[in-house]
Amino acid sequence: MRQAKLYKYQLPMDSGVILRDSKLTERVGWIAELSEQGKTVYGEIAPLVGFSKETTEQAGIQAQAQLELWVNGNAFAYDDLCPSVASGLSFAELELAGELPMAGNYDSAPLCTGDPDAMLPILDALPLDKKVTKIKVGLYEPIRDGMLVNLFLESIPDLRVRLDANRAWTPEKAEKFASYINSSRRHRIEFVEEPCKEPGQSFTFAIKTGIAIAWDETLQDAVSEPDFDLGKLTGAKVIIIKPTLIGSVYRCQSLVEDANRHGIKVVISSSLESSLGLNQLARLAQWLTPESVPGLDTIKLFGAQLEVKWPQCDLPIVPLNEQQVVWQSK
Ligand code: OSB
Ligand code: MG
Repeated sequence: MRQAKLYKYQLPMDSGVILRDSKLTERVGWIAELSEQGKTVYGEIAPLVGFSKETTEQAGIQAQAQLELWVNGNAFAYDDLCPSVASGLSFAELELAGELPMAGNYDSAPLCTGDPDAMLPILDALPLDKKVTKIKVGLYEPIRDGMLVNLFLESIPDLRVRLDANRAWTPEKAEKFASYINSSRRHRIEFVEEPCKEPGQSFTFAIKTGIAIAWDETLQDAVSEPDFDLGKLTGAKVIIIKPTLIGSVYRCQSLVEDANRHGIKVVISSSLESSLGLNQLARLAQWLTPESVPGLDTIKLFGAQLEVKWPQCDLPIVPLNEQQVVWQSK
């Protein structure tokens, strides 16, 4: 017999500059619980304001309807679901089937928030194959970003950096930024995610400056089109896959296969999931992209963890059974 529950969770958080326009002080989302043959598993459904097209409310309604169908013996209708719901339900389904490998990749690229001087010793201590950090750019003037990136590149000679502009730069500002980075150091910028507003401008930036780019928002927009073809999404060395914003694990899996075929690298990243969802993302990253350093260094934006511990994180763990059950099967 199948049983299911839907929880609503609320955790304190300080999203800082990660979300740019909308600072979050609380993360709200849903946890789907599936039980069958004595096994109970979870999946997180947490649309992210400013990034997800669906609202938390809409996702909750859709998730509950799917769970009702599931307990009556139906399969989840992934193709009809919004990305966050498809993602969370597919994680739970894979857990139930024992198909999500246990081993996780917890060595993410440290996200540079706050004081850069405090980051330097942390980055310096990383092993060479994981010596990479992620810095948000485009929040201030290009000269400031240029100085900051140069500080990192000069202080740690074998460090690589990932930058993320979230489409904030005009082509002029993007090129201005590049002009501050000595060409002998540009190859240590692994990529800039979404430098400009238009994908075409970002592509031109990559050609002009020799700095590689990655698609994040552009990939999310493209996968929602019916005739999506990764082969047509040219110009980027890397794609960022955030399952909460892309869809089911099966969808992500086929994207990774497409990317491999096209010689595009893949970075599995978070959409600020709780420690519960984040652990599953670390396992997904180890499974699908074992060679890649994931972008999951986001637990530090939270004030508490949910149910399970993120390795190396000492934040208090709030049990799931203290969160609100909004629906359960009979
Ligand atoms: O812009 O990549 C982003 C998290 C939530 C929403 C958007 C983004 C992020 C991250 C995750 O930056 C961390 C990472 O990618 O390393
Ligand atoms: Mg990004």
